[in-house]
Amino acid sequence: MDALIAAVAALDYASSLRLVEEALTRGESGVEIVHATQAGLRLVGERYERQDVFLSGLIMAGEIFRGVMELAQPAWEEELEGGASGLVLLGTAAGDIHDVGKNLASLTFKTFGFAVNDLGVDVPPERFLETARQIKPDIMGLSGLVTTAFNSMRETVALIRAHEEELEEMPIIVIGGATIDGHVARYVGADHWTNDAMEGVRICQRLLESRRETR
Ligand code: B12
Repeated sequence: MDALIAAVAALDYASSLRLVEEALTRGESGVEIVHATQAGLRLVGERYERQDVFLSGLIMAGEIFRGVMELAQPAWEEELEGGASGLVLLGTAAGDIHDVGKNLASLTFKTFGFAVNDLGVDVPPERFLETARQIKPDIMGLSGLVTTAFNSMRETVALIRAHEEELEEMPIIVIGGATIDGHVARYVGADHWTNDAMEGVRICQRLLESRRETR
């Protein structure tokens, strides 16, 4: 896994995929492979901050992640269990086009038995509200990695909360993304935050179960 992290951080597409193939052949965990790839991507992000790689490096990092998922997805899905169901309205907030994490979150929710309505990237607050009115989701999941998206996430959450009476029940609002932390969650007004899709799904399962029990 250390070699995989280093290969991803070095943006070495061929070695990254070869290491993933070898790990899968040895029967290693799909979940661990995805985590290691994510760790490599964080290092690419740091290289970008140091201007050691440029935008093309970030693009390559995204492509490596896609390639790894193509190989590791079957093993990864097999390790996750199905469970509680619910409806998730998901999207990357306005001003942000990162979708690798959102797509993985979508896949994780689906693997755990949730239905997902994915609005894509750069989604304006009004579009979230309009869709929430139509489908009445249990969970609203906002993804965002660039700082500018934190403002649009905040606007989206405020808009949804201001229209609560039209939504039968207020959806649980969860935000996610590599750059999200507790400060951002408080600023945005989200109920929960996560940097890990699986943890996000577990939080949602727990909250939905306790909501159903109190009904
Ligand atoms: C790949 C990448 C890109 C690719 C994205 C490709 C794509 N289709 O998504 C491209 C090249 C397009 C890109 C563009 C830019 N990027 Co970029 N990018 C990255 C990089 C290297 C990896 C992101 C990634 O895919 N990670 C892998 C995924 C799987 O991880 P994740 O997003 O965290 O998702 C996981 C969890 O967080 C969670 N999750 C995510 N969303 C959600 C939602 C819910 C509801 C739940 C439950 C869970 C969840 O689930 C996932 C699995 O566990 C990051 C570095 C980093 N630290 O992550 C920079 C980074 C995010 N980018 C950055 C920047 C600056 C940019 C640009 C502005 C660069 C530019 N000058 O144009 C543009 C943004 C344009 C815009 N308006 O959006 C900065 C952001 C800094 C900041 N705080 O604002 C970072 C942090 C790099 C850095 N350190 O400087 N980028």
